[in-house]
Parts: sequence; structure tokens; C-alpha cells
Amino acid sequence: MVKLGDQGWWRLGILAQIPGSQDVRSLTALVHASEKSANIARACKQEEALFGFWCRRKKATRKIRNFVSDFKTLADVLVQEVIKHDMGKKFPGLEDHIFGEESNEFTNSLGEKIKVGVCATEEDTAELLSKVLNGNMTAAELLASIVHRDVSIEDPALEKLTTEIPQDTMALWVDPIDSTFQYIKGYADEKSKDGIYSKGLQCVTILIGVYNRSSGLPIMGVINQPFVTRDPDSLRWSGQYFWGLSYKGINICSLQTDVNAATQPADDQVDVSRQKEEMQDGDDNLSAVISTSESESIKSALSMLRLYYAAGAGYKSLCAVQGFVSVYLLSEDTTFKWDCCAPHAILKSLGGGMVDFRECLKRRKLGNLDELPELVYNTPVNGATGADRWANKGGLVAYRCRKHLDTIMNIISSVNP
Ligand code: 2IP
Ligand code: CA
Repeated sequence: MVKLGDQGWWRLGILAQIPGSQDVRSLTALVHASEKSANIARACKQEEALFGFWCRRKKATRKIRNFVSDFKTLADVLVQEVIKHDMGKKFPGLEDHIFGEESNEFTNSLGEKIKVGVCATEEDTAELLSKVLNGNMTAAELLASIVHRDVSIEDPALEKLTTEIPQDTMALWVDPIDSTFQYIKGYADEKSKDGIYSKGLQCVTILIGVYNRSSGLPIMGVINQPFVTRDPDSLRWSGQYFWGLSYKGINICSLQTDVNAATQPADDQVDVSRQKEEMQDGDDNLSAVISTSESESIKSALSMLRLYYAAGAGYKSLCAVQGFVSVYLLSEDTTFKWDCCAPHAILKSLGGGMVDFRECLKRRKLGNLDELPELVYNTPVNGATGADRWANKGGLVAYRCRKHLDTIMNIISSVNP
């Protein structure tokens, strides 16, 4: 067994193929945790009859403009606890630096408060979950079996990574189920436009991002999309995941897994990806994805672009990651650090990033075009309380190509003088 914890380092890369070693200390652990989470999300959705009663309205105090509804689900709480448990088991001590949207407290229909968590044995976990599920042991056992089952993945690109990152420099933001409303109410048979779903289960994502505790900048992340295609016969869903790492000049993403290119200095990489995008995608082909609740002035400023609407902050970021759109832009303060850390890391690994929209606009007006106000993940909003401490106050722009970001910010500046 490889005990990298003794050195306090994470090793990125699969060690399972080395005789006597274990698959530990790696980006792989994040991918595993996200896949287990996706299994939980799919099980709760697919067995809706079994779990149909567990939706509770979130006691949300945070502001969500024009939201239709906001729910707290057992899947939400359980996924976050599973990620904490599994990462903490592999990297002892790290569980104290894993932050997320959910608390682990759940109130059942009898009004009893139960702390959801992963117990030492599958039986104990089932017992605990049955309390949340008002005694439904069948549902509790099914969930507990997924929670305690190891997932296996085959990802050759991950196997090639050998970077080591000191564990005590890292912290995590987790959004266990982003786009909760679509998860609860979303339909399975929505149609996409140019690959983009405006709503539906495809807009649901699980987001796990790692950032540097002192700089606050993202290092690596996984976006897991549990509901991508549904088998017409079994009606079972399958999903996909995307990962990215941007650390000390190493930039590698599951969408661009050329390790030789990835180990080039970061700046060189940015230039290469910029050149490619500039060649392929002229300014007349720019596009953006925005929230339906976006302000009218932004909607009209962006109307000259190909404009898409989609649910889910994680999903809209994923559209930018996949290159379906040039940017995901949000002018409001309705996203949080847990919505952005994972996609930000992946966009960085592709030569792009995520910036504070309002600060970006302000700097442009002052003529400061060079220094981008990248989002950071370690600093709460001054004077805010509760979840609002971790809101992205100035909105955001997620982009893959710097030139596209500049062009779109120019368009907005010109109509918002
Ligand atoms: C929400 C979710 C919403 C999003 C909001 C997020 O997270 O992603 O869909 O609003 O900003 O905070 P919109 O779809 O208008 O972009 P959650 O579902 O986890 O509460
Ligand atoms: Ca969210």
C-alpha cells in the first residue's frame, strides 16, 4: 500500500497498476466520488416511487431571483456527506476543509431532526437512512448499498498524471446536486438546441472543485452530469464526467488529454488554445448561455450573439467547458462558490477561466484590460451572513478563450457606458 498521507502529498495518477499499491491520493478520487454521487442521484430519481416523498422545501434564506422553487432533498444531503466521507477516508484531515451548500441535517415528515452521514457499516447507514425515509427500509437499504459500494472507472488519461500537490494546501467546494429544481421537477424528454438543453434532467450536475487555501485559486475539478442519455428499453440513465487540472504550469483536461502538450508552461498552452479558437471561431460566431432570470439590459446587449437560455449554473458552465458557447455570463449575485470552483478549474485547464463580471466591466472602463478579476474561493463577502458570505457578488463570466471574453465584454461596455 502506498501511504502518501505520511508525506502529506496528493499524488495525481492511478497507482492501482503498481503491484501492492492502491488507487489513492489522486484526482481519480474526485472522479470516483463524483461517480458514486451520480449513482445516488440516478437511483433516487429512477426509484422515484420508492423515494417520492422525500422532497422537502429548503429553508432558504438566500436570495434567488425569480426562482420557481428550491428544494432540499435527501440525495443532496447524502451526496455531500458521501463526498466528505470518501475524500476524508482517503486523505485524513481533508474532511475539515470540504465545504458545501448543504448542512447534513434533515427533518423527516414527523419533524424529527436527523444528521445524515455515512456509518461504519452498510447496515448502520441503512438504519440511519430509514429514519429519514420514515421507516422505508427497502429504500434505505438500496441507498446504503450504493453508498458503501466502490465504483470503478477506466480513464487512461488520468493514469498518466503524476503531479504531486501538498494536501495541506488544498480545500474543496462541493455542490452535491446543482439545479435541484430540474432534478426534482425536470422532465426526461426535453429536446436540445445545438447540444444545449434549456431545462430537464440534463441540466443537473455534481460539482467538486479543489482550490488553494492561501491563494484561493482553483486547482482541479470534476463536473459530473448524471443524466445524459436514457436507454429507451430499460429507461435507465447514463451520464458523463469532465475533469481538469491546472497546477504549476500543468494544464490538462479530460477533453484535451495530450499529456505532452499539457506539461508545457501554462502561458504557452493558453496561446495555443487561443490561436486554435481564433482560427475556428470568428467574432461573428460568438455565443452565450444565460439564465432565464438574467436582466433585460444584458439580454438585449447580448441579442446580437447566438443566445441560449439554460437552467443550472453548473450546466451553463459545462456548456462553456464543452465549447457549445463562447461564454456563460451572469450579471447577478445568484451563484455561490460551490457553483463555480469545479468548472473554473476545468476552464483554467483549457486556457480559459471565470471572472467577476462587474469588476471586469469596471476595470475595462478604467482602461485596465490586462489584469482579469479571477474568481477566488477562500474569501467571504464582507459583512454578509449565511450562504450570502459565499455568493459571487459581482456575477461571473465563464470563458474558454480570452479573445472571446474581451469581445463580449466590449459589446456590453458599449451599451452600458
Ligand atoms: C442554483 C441552480 C440554479 C441557478 C442558481 C444556482 O443552484 O444552479 O439553476 O439559477 O444560480 O445557485 P439559474 O438556473 O437561473 O442559473 P441549486 O440548484 O444548487 O440551488
Ligand atoms: Ca448550485
